[in-house]
Amino acid sequence: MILDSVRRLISRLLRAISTLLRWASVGLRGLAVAIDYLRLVLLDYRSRPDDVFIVTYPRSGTTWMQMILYQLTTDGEMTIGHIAEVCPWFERAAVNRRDLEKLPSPRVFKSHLPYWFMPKGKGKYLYVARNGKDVAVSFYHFYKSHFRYRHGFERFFKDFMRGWVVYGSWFQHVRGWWKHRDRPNVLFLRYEDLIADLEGTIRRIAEFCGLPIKPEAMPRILQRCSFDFMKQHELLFDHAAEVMWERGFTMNQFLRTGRMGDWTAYFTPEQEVSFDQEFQHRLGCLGLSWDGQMGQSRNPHTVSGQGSDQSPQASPRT
Ligand code: PPS
Repeated sequence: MILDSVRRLISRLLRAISTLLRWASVGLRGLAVAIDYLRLVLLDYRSRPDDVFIVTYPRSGTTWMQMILYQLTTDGEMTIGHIAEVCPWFERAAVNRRDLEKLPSPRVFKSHLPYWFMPKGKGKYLYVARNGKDVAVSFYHFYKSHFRYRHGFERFFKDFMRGWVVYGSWFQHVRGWWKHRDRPNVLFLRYEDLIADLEGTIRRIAEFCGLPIKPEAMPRILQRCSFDFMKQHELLFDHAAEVMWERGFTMNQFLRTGRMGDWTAYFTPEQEVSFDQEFQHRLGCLGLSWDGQMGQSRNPHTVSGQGSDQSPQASPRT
């Protein structure tokens, strides 16, 4: 208990230092990132035996795996705000202040950490590799859509080959995990395996993680993990939407109900009276109404709703 409090205290202190460093100078950002990472791995993250890490180099099928694990560990309802709600990005917890201890078991994390940076806990690691050429193209498009990348593929490809992109060299990343593929707590998969045999690969994943699949659940899992279904619910997976969700914005509320009269469920009688009075005061003279037929403008030369302040009947209140 005391040890836990001390741990939390040191963690907060380090967080404050890293925030200060970020503010102080862009040059100190690297140091801040290192402190945040160490804080997460050494102090905040407490490994559990049933933890599952989905690990990939970016653009290799992470989101697909998140959806598979979500379907395997729940009834797969699509009522979540974002997939990060149920399957957080592990290393992002260092900056978004998410308390990983509050997540119920089995916890499923996504991560892009190379093998040597990954905390070696009691849990399991599902590594997914994808053909590097497809990764390069997918990453290029991601850079364009999410990082406002202005250069062409030629320039991106050079940087990709040198490892001058987020998360460094694809070659080193894949190599690092491939070398440890035979460990009992590592399952090395390929994106191409998921494409070729989704059901078979899902069964392998379920068996490795010790998650039984009810026979009647498989059609639902396959349907929800299909590209078409996920594309239809794209906002639940998009990284930009994840950042919005972290900041408390609710997605999929832009086109809400498309009905009229929804206000009756929200307005109190007092609010209704207050609105009606203000309406009468400001617009009542125009004959504009939401019941029955729209009234005629008193001035045939003005469009209904315009020039009200000039009309003799308009309220002097401004
Ligand atoms: S990220 O940004 O690192 O989390 O991206 P990641 O999820 O790893 O990879 C994105 C690519 O995976 C493709 N994807 C799928 N392919 C087939 N079926 C399903 N269900 C599916 N879900 C995601 C996604 O389209 C990205 O690949 P590209 O080539 O860009 O389309």
